[in-house]
Amino acid sequence: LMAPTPQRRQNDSATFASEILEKLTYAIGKNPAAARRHDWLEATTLAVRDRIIDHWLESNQKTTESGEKRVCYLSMEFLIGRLLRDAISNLGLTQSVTEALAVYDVELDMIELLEPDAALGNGGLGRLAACFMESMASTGVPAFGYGIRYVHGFFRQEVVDGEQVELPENWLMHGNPWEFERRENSYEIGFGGKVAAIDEPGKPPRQIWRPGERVLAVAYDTPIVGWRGNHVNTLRLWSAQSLDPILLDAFNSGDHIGALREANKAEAITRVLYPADSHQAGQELRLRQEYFFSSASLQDIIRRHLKAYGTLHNLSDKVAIQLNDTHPAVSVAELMRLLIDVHGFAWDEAWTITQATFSYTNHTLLPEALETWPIHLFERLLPRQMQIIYAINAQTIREATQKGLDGGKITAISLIDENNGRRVRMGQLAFVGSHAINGVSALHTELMKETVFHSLHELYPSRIQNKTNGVTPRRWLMQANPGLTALVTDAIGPAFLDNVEKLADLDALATDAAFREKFMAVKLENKQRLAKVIEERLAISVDPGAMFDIQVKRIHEYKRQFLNIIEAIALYDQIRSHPERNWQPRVKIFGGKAAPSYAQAKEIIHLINDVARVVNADPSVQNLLKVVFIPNYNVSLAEIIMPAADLSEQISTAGLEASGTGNMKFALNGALTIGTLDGANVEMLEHLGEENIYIFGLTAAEVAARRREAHSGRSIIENSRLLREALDSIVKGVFSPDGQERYASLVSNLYNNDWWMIAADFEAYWQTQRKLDDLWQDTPSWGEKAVRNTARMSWFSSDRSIREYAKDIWRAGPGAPAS
Ligand code: 26Y
Repeated sequence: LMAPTPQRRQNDSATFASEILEKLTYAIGKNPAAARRHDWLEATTLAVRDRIIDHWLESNQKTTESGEKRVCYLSMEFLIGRLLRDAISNLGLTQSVTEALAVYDVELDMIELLEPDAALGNGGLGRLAACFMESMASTGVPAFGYGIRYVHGFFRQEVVDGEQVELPENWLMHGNPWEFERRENSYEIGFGGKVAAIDEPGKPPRQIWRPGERVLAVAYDTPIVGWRGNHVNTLRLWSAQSLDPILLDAFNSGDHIGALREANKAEAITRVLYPADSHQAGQELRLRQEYFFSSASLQDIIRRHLKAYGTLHNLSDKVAIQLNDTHPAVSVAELMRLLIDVHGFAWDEAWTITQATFSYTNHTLLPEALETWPIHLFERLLPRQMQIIYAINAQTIREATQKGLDGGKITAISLIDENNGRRVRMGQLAFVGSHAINGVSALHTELMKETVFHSLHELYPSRIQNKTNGVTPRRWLMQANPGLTALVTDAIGPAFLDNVEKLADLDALATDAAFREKFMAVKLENKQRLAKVIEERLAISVDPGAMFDIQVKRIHEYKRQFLNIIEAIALYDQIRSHPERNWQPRVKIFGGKAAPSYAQAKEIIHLINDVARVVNADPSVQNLLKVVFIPNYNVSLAEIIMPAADLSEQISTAGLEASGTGNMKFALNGALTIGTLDGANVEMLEHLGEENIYIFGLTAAEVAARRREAHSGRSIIENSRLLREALDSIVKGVFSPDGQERYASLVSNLYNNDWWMIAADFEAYWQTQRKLDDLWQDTPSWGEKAVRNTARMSWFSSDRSIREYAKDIWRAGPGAPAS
């Protein structure tokens, strides 16, 4: 008998129909009569997965044979959402799968909704990692994403009596057909214990770490398919398991619960995603998570490299490791430990390899979000890594002193913060361990140089560079907005599907009335789809003809949902006092989660819901104003919301939003933006032209100046009747008759301090909103600007971001010099 070779799968609908039936029968064990919708989803997923595997094996073989450099993207978060539509669309299978399912009277659109969202992330940073994974596959950059396989992803949000309630999320409940457990790729991860000095005759003295605890990291792989299936990369997520699942002594002596103690402790490491994205809690379990996935990923990278090359001297020629913020920054110390203690390298060469291999992306300047760890905790959990950090610090300070930096600057670059009870600064560690450090928008990168990394930038002036974020046009245009995709294909041809820059051809059609009308007709359909969701979930009926004014993102004081809802209140007052004026109908839509421990953010959610209840029940504003808070904002909801927006709210206090990526998704789908000169809004202004974006408010420099002058909102509020009356109505309990005191502190903060410049920016915001009202009446002008937004956003594709990283930081991917 000859050894068989696997047959590449055919993609016609008849083959699909028979394979879906085969999966249903032999993988799930049901016949069509007994199959529930979920079974059809699983059978379809498995049939599609077979096609992915063909491409996946091919991609891996090609990369291994060519010896191309690989990118390893280390991230605590991957906010990927659903994968079925992504895979089907990128493989060009939409039509055959749809037709195949029709044979069984099953609709793809229905079953794909049953796939759970993989919500292994909080927000922007995690979603960026997911867009980057898709773009690396689409642009042919060989890559591994490395992260954590949380059993419970980001919590599910419900709103009960106007307040956020957090519920556990359980995405693995029905199993996960996308992942492959790789038991053979398991690594031991140590914690605690002691470091011993070993002095053998004839050999240089060395340190050896003897951990007090060990857990096992087991790999789970998910294939990530690029556009047209040309390349498939791997997302490798680590799950923690006990090396000793049952303590036999305890078990045999009858202590059956106690026997599982170790297993529970080990498995706790990967049980849940921390739901705070702006305030470091400093929990030991979080540091365990960070080290666990860093060490597992590095051990995996080293094992693969040694298998291919037999040496680690050339590691940085073959691997680029990107640190997604400081969450994996302990990797710098861990790679040094592995090189020196395990693989026998001398310090200097280990350091050269480490720096050449790592690069680091910073996503925030907010002091409360910068990670630092108490020395005593670090030392107890990771004693050898702590020694290495001290040594890196001594070396860095020596270098700074030689270059003549003064005491204040030395304090600023030190890896140890001596002011708050001695802590390890993870930003400084990531910076010195990397050859390139990047910010995520032009403004943010400049601010990094001026603030958090001022002194390190002086010491290493060529290391910081900018890489403005982007979003994948496959998910955020083609899949989320099939109506617009069809219209654009019809108007300018399909070339933009492969080269999104071609969207620029639409610009010429912005003044074509017939095209504009079709464009706005697609927008209306998308708004009807969202209106249906709002009706079904909240029993609020909204008019799809009204302006959909949307702010969806994490709830945070700096993002200023509070400013938006105050404007809604002022508008509500004005419509009632001046009903004769020419008000334009609006639906103000909000969505987003607050960190469970973030009290002010939760109050803002409560206020939005309180205002919504009152406004939506008031017949005097019925057709002019509605306020909606959509619970449980997530990737799948974003796919419905982005295409349905007329107006996108990007109103953060200038200088505080590193980039934003929702801003890009909205504008790509033809929403106009009202926003501050913050993050990537600044670059959107450059690409869109100032007629096509509505910018207001203080600049980052002005905000910084006011904060230095101890600005307060009192005189501004006293001089603005609109703002004062809106705030008075909040305090008087107009929206909270059952809780008069509820918002007293939220409002008094504006009078006494106004740290987020809400009072300071209110008037400019209000005026800009009224300009947008005027524009809304002028349908052709609004349509023209909407078309120009779609036409001019292509630069914000994550393909462009990835090509810049590949060229300037990783030296990997198509076109990279062979090494
Ligand atoms: C340390 C812990 C508290 C922490 C956990 C998560 C700190 C930060 C985060 C997440 C930060 C984040 O999502 N940042 C966002 O990154 C986006 C992608 O670069 C930016 O577009 C966005 O402006 C930024 O807030």
